[in-house]
Amino acid sequence: MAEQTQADIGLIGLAVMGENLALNIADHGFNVAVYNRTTQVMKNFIAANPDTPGGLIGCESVADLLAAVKKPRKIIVLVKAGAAVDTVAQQLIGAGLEKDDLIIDCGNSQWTDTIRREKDYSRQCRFFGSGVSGGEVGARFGPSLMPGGDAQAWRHLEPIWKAIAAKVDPGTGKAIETAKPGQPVKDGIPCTAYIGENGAGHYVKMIHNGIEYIDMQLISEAYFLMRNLLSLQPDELSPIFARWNQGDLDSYLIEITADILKQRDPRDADSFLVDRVLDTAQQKGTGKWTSINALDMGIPANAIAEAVFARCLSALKDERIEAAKHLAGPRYTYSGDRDELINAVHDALYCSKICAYAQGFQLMRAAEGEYHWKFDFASIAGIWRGGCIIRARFLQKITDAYTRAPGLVNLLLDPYFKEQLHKGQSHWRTVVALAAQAGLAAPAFMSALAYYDGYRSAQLPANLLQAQRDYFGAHTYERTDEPRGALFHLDWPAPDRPEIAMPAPGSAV
Ligand code: NBP
Repeated sequence: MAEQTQADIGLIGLAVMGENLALNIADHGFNVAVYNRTTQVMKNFIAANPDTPGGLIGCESVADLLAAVKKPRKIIVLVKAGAAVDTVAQQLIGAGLEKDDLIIDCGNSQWTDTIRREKDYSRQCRFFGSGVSGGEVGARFGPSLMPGGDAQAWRHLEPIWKAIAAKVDPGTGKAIETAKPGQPVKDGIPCTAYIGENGAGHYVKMIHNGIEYIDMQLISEAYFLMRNLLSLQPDELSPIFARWNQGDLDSYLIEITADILKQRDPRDADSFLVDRVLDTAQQKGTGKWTSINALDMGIPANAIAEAVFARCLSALKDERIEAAKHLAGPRYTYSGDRDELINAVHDALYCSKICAYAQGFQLMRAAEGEYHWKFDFASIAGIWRGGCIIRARFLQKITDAYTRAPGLVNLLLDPYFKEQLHKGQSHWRTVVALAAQAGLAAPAFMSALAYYDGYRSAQLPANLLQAQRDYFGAHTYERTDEPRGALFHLDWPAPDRPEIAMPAPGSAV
């Protein structure tokens, strides 16, 4: 029994994520006590992994798990997001969890749930929410970890989180390749850091996923435009993405795109698999959460939302097939230079990507005010350099930007990104115009460009819009020749009626 109290950490939920994370932790020499609601799953897992460096202890109840873990106990929860997290938390509390113990919810929980749980359980334990990115391979060999919760409690989790996280090379800022089983990556900068109080870690993970949506959509549009305008086959497109992966677009998603495009259909060696995959994208909801949050906070994350809508439109497959028979587009054949267009699409992709990340970081900036967090943006971009789906060389540039100017209002204003946008915008506009001329849907490229043009415009048509609001709804307007906040109203249409100065909102009048 003495041996049974030696676990460094406990883990509940041995589905794909839990199994892989437990093995990753044990690979780094930590002893892990594991429990699963269905006991046989736990028994199979223990039987399949008899020799891990740290060792695994199988537990048949939550009470056994608590007895097996050293105090203050750290219990990872990797069960289905939603009600199951509360069920497990209550079971742990019922079984004798103590105030100093930590529950670490590593599932894809909504940040507002984590804020609520941290409060609800604060008298019984310290509740942490940790975003985990990288899927099952990341969980097994090095994820990107975004922990949020009590700052004092973080020190108990920190050594394990730093050991198991992905690592980046301090010289290049690039992710160190995932290790083979039993050969964990020990050196390098760990892709984890304390994010902030309560739901901050899950919030930042959600933003990561929102950015992932737009990154994937932009790459897919680049593929679609080159395929259609240049009539290129997938195996001709693959080396283009492979080449881009050697430059400033170097990223996991570009790398796998090059792989996907050269993959033959296992059922027919003369065809490419990508041509056999139905063009309908599914979603689990984190992109939607990001977009809803942007709308709630009034932050223009239009490209991120567009990526969600693009998936929704793709899902209307039957309707689209029918509409294609009825709705005409233009007749257009591209007659320009092949390489010039490929370079233009590259630049359009890079400029759009800059805007997409600018939107993600603007959202986090707004969330700081909304939820009373204080984010270190250089650190967040640093964490995303390895282990997660959006890992990319580009993230080093964002780390550099926020290191230079931690208070940077918008990424677009950083000197490096500004220069890239100035260099690439002519190509970006050409590609968007070509897509429109050819009738090819490129909503992410287009909305990213609309964001860029809107953000850099000192004058927008909202003067007319606000006048319309005052006309039909007496919603008032501000004047260009009066101080901000002074409100006016006119009884339209009334050229001879006087303008009425309105009391400022909240004033005693
Ligand atoms: P699932 O989300 O499929 O959940 C299955 C696990 O939850 C099983 O261990 C199951 O036990 C347990 N469970 C359920 Br369901 N209800 C329970 C309850 N009321 N009490 C106790 N255990 C319960 O597992 P997963 O795919 O490994 O994902 C785990 C979490 O990680 C989720 O939040 C998911 O969204 C997230 N996730 C993240 C990534 C990523 O890349 N970060 C990838 C995939 C998933 P049983 O065996 O008894 O049914």
